[in-house]
Amino acid sequence: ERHYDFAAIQDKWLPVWDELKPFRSGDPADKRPRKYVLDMFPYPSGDLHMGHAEAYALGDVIARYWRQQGFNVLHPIGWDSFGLPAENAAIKRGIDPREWTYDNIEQQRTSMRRYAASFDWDRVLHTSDPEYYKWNQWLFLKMYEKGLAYRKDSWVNWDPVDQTVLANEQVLPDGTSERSGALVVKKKLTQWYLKITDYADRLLDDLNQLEGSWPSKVLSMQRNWIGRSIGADVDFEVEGRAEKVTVFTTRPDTLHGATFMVVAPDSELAAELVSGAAPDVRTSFQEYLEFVQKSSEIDRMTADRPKTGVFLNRYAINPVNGERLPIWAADYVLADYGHGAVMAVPAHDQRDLDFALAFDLPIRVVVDTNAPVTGAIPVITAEQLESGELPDDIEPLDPKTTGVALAGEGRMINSGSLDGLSKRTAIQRIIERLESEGTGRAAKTYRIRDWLISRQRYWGTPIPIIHGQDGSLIPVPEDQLPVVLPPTEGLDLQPKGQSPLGAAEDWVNVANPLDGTPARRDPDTMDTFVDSSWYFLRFLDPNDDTKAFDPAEAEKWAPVDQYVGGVTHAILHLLYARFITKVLFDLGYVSFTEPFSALLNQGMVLMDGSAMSKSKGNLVRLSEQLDEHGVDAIRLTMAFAGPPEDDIDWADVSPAASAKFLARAWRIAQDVTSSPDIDWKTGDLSLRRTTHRFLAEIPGLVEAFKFNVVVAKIMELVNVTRKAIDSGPGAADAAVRESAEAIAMALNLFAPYTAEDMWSQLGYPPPVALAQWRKPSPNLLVDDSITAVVQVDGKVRDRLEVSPKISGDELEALARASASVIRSVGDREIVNVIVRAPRIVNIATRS
Ligand code: ANZ
Repeated sequence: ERHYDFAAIQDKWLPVWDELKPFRSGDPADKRPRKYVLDMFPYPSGDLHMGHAEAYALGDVIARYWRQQGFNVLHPIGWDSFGLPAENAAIKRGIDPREWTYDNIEQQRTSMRRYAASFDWDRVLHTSDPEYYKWNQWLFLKMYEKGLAYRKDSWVNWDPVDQTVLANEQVLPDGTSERSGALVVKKKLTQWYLKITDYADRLLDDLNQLEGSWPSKVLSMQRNWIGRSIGADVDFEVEGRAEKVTVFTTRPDTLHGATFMVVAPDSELAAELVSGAAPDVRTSFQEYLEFVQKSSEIDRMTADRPKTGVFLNRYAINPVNGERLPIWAADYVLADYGHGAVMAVPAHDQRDLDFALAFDLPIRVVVDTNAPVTGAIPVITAEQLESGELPDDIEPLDPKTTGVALAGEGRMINSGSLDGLSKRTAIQRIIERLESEGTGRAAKTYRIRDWLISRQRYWGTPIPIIHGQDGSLIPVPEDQLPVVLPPTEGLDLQPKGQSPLGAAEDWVNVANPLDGTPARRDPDTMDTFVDSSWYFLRFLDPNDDTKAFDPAEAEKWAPVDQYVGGVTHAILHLLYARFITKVLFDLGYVSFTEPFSALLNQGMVLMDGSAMSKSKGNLVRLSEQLDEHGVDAIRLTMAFAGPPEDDIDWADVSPAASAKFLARAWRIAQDVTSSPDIDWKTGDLSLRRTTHRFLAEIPGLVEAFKFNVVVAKIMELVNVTRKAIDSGPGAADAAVRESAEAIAMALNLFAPYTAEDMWSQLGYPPPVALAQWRKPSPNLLVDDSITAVVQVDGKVRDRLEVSPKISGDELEALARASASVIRSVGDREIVNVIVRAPRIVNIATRS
């Protein structure tokens, strides 16, 4: 019976746990304090893979840990089950996306149960269930009511392979689709948007609250994505046009250096400015516009791309000096940033300079970057520095000859009343002046765009809007939700640029809820990131069919205490969930403004240094690993491989060694011969100390996510215990039992099957997962102890195990507190105490 048979152990305990349901968290009478530990829910794209195994192993360490610390832990799981892969697979195989989706969910569910992640299986949700997506529709309508969901005609990112629009967040830095890999192009469409830009300041400012509890990399990615720029809007008159043109600038101080204006060629402004122009101007503009529309936004923003553009034969007037500025259209100006127009200051902006040099436009320096300013480094040459001859007044380098714009700090020149000022003061002054003259104002601009949520695909949440014959938009009345997806029969799901739902005649044609006239449902479905933006609240009661979630339950459990998932979601999902949480706060449904109080990003599982994939032929199958080494060995390997944030190279780790260690730990419990009611105090002191130091150290290490260190500590304790059994006080000693119990409890975090089997062998009923972590005894925590002798009137009355560093006062206090010293002193008076720390205490008495 000494053979560690992981398969038999798994088969023994899985049904017991199924029966006991130890991870249920919904009992209203449960008085334990609460923790919400959430793993990012999976997309059902096939069976679980090594990445899932890592994430769920690490998240489970945290959930199991808090239970041992006396918390009622909500640790739910569900499926993010709408989306394109299901639809594409369905098209390929000629089946319903539901079939593919729910088959995969079933397979993943089975694997997850065997993997023994401590989920509350009574709280499962699938976003593709009408019972779930009904509440996406409800949320959408709430946002529509508040003006936060709106329709807009605009240039959108179009994925020519998947034939659907993409959110900006779904376009990778190289201009390709994160979904299909196709080069994304621009297309003009009327689409639904959610107004995330209204929340830009809060999304940015509230990141400060997360400092220290979210990875700093994620915080900075979010900050960059939101991209707040602070500056001014400046209004320019345009000859022959009634309205002014406004530009956004971060450098209003350089306004005197503006020598031309540039508008985005694909903006309405450009189209309007050129409309009255001579035919040759219109023709060259048209040709240019066609050229521009073929390039991606990424290309357009590349700094070293050769500058192209056309003169529109129009002029703007600089509000500070009345100068005439020629207006050009050029693609380095983007239509949907700021106002789609810039005041060009070639001396101080590199893109403007490149353009001015390419088209021979004037350049005027207005900031002397050689003039020292407090806090700025003057530009001086190496020779000047060496000779010590630093002229007071160095001529600014001429951008026209060097080709380099003077972007640095300096003093204003050629700028009228601003001359001599620093950049900061000049910005203040010019804004004051523009404001007083009514030609400009302080302004902020953001990089983030509103969230485009319309998708022209089938497998998603139908947008709950009805289009009247007159073009009116009518929200589906709340009591008619959910708008359920029609069956796929008779529908062609093949991507063709329009939603397949438009062809579901029985479904799409409805009576106008207001007057009964013929009307049509909106045929588009929502971006699936809507589904995952609030799912953490649905877990509070996924079966509630009267509301999305109960604010009272949210008050109890949310926000999520610990969120665990991949860094791939650093922007998209986390930003959307933060946004929707703030919307729900504003609507009065939740009392917090951030959904995830702490975030842990686990690394990736690699093979031979690169990501695993079928095409590379380096795929390691989780199911095979589990069959070969057992669940516990795989989970332990994930935790032991290194810090959780680091990638794990499967070629560098050894699940076989993990299994061997687990067998060694398991045999400790087999060897213990004492019974559970043995008196700990009789145990071997040295082993007891090791165990208690272990009990004291583990919690801090787990809370600092040093799981690999925790595993190493368990290994150490197993070794020490083995020695105690074989060549020390022996298997019957109380300290051996105490240590074996600590090992089982600690292993519960990483290797729940082995831990449960040890626990049972040690004489306790399951589940070990609910056994409470033992408090270490402070007097067993002395580092390296020494025996101090306590004498009363020359007779040895006690021996104390103390730290060699103990102070005289502490040692005296311990001696006076000793039961046998108190007994032998009796009611006599202590007249003298001599302390020689750490070895001797001498007490003299008088009767
Ligand atoms: C004049 C100027 C002078 C500028 C100077 C910069 C330096 P960030 O920091 O990224 O917000 N800009 C404004 N709208 C634009 C658009 N739609 N497309 C491309 N560029 C645009 O950049 C703000 C600066 O980018 C603005 O300040 C403007 O150029 C340009 F020495 O105005 B600046």
